[in-house]
Amino acid sequence: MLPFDLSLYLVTDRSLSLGRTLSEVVEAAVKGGVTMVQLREKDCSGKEFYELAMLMKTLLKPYKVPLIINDRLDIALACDADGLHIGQDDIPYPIVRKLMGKDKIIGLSVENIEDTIEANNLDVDYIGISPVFSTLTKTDTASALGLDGVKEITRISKHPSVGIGGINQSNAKDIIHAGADGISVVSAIMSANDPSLAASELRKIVNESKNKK
Ligand code: TZP
Ligand code: MG
Repeated sequence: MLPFDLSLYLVTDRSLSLGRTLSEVVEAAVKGGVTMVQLREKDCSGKEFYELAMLMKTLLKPYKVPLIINDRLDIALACDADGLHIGQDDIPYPIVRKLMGKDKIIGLSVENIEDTIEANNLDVDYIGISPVFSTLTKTDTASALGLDGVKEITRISKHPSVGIGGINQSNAKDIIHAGADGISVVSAIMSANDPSLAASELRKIVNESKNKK
């Protein structure tokens, strides 16, 4: 499998990119220090999603940053992405692993302790702890877990983890100190005036917090 680093995981949402193209924002963010990218575009036809995925694949390749596709197993297979991220209501993990193969990165969102215990029985590559804080970016989230939730989940989980939901420069260090291996953000980078600067600041916080763990 492609080695991967969960430190700063960008999840995309073109609708938050303030008129800039997805490529512009993602490339700036990667130059700033993003370590993984998940293509998560909800208002997209299959054709459009596939074309965006191919664009992202070409863009990320020279930076050796893995491209993970959200939800759409068909798109992940069609563009030979590095991985797929699934939620609790998406295609079941065993099917995803069977079709994607053992060398791909598969991430699973967990929303509570029960999900985390179940994930321990699966050889997923990482879990996304979701949502840590409340967020305007995703409206159908489970209730926010808070830092205590992150602590409990990372204590129980056998998998590497990222927190997601409401994470920004002001609380990023708390997520790492609560036991996560990285942070996953949408608006803190997608809507930043300077996505490259936002990424480099977040990355610095994550790196420093990991050193102090
Ligand atoms: N899954 C759980 S919360 C969320 C997703 C995709 C959105 C997080 O967005 P933001 O802007 O980083 O709070
Ligand atoms: Mg999903």
